[in-house]
Amino acid sequence: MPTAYIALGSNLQNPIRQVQSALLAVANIPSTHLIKQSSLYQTAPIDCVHTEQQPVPDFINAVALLETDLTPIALLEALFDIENIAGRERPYVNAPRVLDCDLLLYENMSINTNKLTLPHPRMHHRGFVLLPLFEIAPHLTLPNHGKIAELIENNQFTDIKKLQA
Ligand code: PH2
Ligand code: MG
Ligand code: MG
Repeated sequence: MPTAYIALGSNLQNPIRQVQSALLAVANIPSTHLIKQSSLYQTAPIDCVHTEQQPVPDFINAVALLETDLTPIALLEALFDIENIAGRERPYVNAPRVLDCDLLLYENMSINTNKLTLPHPRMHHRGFVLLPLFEIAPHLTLPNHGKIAELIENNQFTDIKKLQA
């Protein structure tokens, strides 16, 4: 079965619970198995604009390894369904969200379409993705971007805290 890595993130409405229930929902996607999940991480917001006086809340992030018989687009749509059921709204770019489910990698595919870019276009410089991914796949090599261990070594990622299981 093809393998895929996904990332989960939440910074609204009990983010820990949101990510935990998203993992349960992912495990129930048809023709798909949840093989591995990372710990939960508390991470400082990256590229999020403060609109009002209020600071952007920290995120809870995690990643998971799946096996799936779904195509990349069908898997992406299943992830969007899970976001929508959680009550995802998109008032502006990178707005606080109850749940974000991103498809990071699908096999070694490198594609760039309107609907989907693989690998995820920003994953290689995001600590909130790379550190949980390194936990479950320390030997991973990203198409176009090289070894995960080297990506982590060559960046200083701060404000990322692994939570106790
Ligand atoms: N997601 C973003 C933008 N910034 N920052 C953190 N810490 N965690 C996220 O999941 C995240 C982010 C866009 O999806
Ligand atoms: Mg995202
Ligand atoms: Mg997303």
